[in-house]
Amino acid sequence: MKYEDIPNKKWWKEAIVYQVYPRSFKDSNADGIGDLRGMISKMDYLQSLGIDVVWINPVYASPNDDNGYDISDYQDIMKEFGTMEDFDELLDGLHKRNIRLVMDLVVNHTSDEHEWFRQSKSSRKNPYRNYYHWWPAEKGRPPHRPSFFDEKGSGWQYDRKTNSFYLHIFSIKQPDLNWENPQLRKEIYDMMRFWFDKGVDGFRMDAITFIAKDENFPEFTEDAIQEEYGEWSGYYASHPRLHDYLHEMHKEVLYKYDIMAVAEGPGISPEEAHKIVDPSRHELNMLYHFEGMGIGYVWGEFKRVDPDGYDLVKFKEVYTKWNDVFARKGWGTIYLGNHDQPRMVSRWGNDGAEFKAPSAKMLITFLFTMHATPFFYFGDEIGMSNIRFDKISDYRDIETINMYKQIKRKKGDVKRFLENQKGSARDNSRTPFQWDGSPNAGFTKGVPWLKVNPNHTEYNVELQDEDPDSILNYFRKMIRVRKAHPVLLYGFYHLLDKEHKQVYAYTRTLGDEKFLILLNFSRESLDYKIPGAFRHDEEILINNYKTCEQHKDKIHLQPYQGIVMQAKQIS
Ligand code: TEU
Ligand code: CA
Repeated sequence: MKYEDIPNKKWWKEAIVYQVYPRSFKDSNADGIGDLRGMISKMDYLQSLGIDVVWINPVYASPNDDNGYDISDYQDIMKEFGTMEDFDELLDGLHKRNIRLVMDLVVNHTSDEHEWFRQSKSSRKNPYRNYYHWWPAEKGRPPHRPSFFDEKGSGWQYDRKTNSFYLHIFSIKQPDLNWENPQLRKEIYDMMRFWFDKGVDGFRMDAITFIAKDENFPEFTEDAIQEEYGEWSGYYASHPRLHDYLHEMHKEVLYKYDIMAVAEGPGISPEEAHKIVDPSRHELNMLYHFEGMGIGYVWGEFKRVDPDGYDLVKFKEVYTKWNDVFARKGWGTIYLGNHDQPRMVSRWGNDGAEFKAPSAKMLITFLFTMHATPFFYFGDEIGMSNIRFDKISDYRDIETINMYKQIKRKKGDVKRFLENQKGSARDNSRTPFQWDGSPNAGFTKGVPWLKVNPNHTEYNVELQDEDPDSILNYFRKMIRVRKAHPVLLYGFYHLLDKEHKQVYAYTRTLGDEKFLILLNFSRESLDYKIPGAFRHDEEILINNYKTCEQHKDKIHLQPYQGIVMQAKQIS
C-alpha cells in the first residue's frame, strides 16, 4: 500500500517523541541545575537525532517540591530554568529545526503556593474556595484516601485557618484541583490557549485520569478497592465525569489547534483508555498506560523490582493487549522509560559491560518497530543506566524520601527499601545527561543538583557521536529505518510465538509488504525457528550485531540480538 493511500494519517502518529528532563539536560549558568539556555545550546544535538517532537517536563514557576510538578504560576517560567524570553527562543529554535515542542499539563493539582490555593485556604467564603477539595472538620475525619507521596500515607491534610482538611493525592504541597467547578475548568482552558497561541504543539497531560473525583468521598475498605479497582490508582482513574471534562476540553480548546494531546494514564483500564483516544468521541489523541511498567515488580510494603527479573511472556502479552486496544480505533504510545521509571537498559535490558550496548540497541529496535508513537527518554540513546544510590542522602525525589520516612516511622526495613530503590527509584533516570567524560559529564561547571553517574566516562555523547557502532548511531539509524518504511508506522502488528520465553517475534504488515522483527530479550544465544511460513533469506534492514547467521530452517540469534527483516509469507 502506498503512503498516500493510508487513511487517517496524522503527524503525531508518525512522530518520534524525545522526552527531555530540563533539570538534568544542560546547565548554562553553573548553578548545577539544567535550564532553558542550556537546552538552547543543544538544539543541534536534538536535531542530529532525527526526532520530531521534544516533550519537556514542567518548566513553569514552582517551589520544586516535586521537581516542577507543583506549579505556582502556569504562565510564568521557573526562575531556576530562566525567563519567558528564553522559552520563546527555545520554541522558535526548535521550530526552525522542524522539531515540535510539547509541554507538560499538570492540572490534577497545583502547588500550595499557587495564588488560587492561597486564596482558597484563607476563608470558607473566599471565591477560590471551591477551586480545591475541602472537608469541614466538624464532619469528623474524612474517609481515607491514600497519597502517593505523603509521609503519613494520607491524602487529607488538616488546615487550622478554616478548620478543614484539603485533598492531596500527591504531596502535601500538591493540593488537588476541583474539576467539578466550572469556573476552575474555564481558567485551565484559558491557560491552555495561552500556550497554544504561543505556538506550543501539544500537551502531555499529567495524571489526567485522576482529575474527576466523587465529591461525596465515600468510605472504602481496602478489600472493596482491591475487589473493584485492583488498587487505588484504578479507583482514582475511574470516575465517569473524566470523559465529560476531556470532551469539554476538546470542544473549548483542543479541536481549534493542530496539536498533540497525550494522556498520562495511571490506573486506567483498556476499555476506558479506548474511550479517551477514540477519535469519534472527541477527547484526546493518545494515552500511555502503566501496565507495562508494573511487570516484574513484587508488591509488598513497597514496590520492588523482582531480583529474578521479569517474565517476557507476560511482557509480550501486555504490550500486545495494549496494541490491540488502539489498533482498531484511536492511537497508542510505546515507552520503556521516563522520569518516573528506572533507566530502560537497567530495567528491561542488561546494563552490565558485556551486554549494555546490544541490549540497549535491541530495546531501541522494539520501541521503533511497534504500532504506536514512541516516547523515548533522553539518555537512553547513549545507554545511560541506573545510578543505584546507596544512601538516602543522595536522593532528591520526594517519592523516595517520603517513602523512606514512612517506612522509618513504621519501624520498617529501611535497609531493604534502599536496596530496592537501586532498581526502582525515579532518581535513577534523573541523573545529569552525560555529554562527555569530563567532571560532571559536561552537564555543569557547578555542583550538580543530583550526582552524575560515575560511568559517564564510558557512556557519553562525545565518545559515541562519531562511532558508527555506538548505541547513539544505532538509535539514529533505527529512526531512519522507521521513517523510510510506512509499514513500521501504520502496518498491522501481529505477535508470533507468544509462549517463547526469550524471543519477542512479531510482524508488521501493510498491503503486501511484511516485516519480521526478532528480538532476543535474553543473555543466551539460541537457534530460533521462525514460526509460520516465511522465507528466511530475506533482506535484513537493521541488525544490532555486525552479522546474522541465517540457515534454511532457523536463525542463530546472539544475546540480545535484534533484527528487522523484509519477509515473505510463502504459504
Ligand atoms: O505521575 C503520575 C503518577 O501516577 C505517579 O504517581 C507515578 O505512578 C509514580 O511517580 C511512579 O513511581 C505524574 C508525573 O509523571 C510524576 O513525575 C509526578 O510526580 C506526579 O504525576 C505528580 O504530578
Ligand atoms: Ca542552570
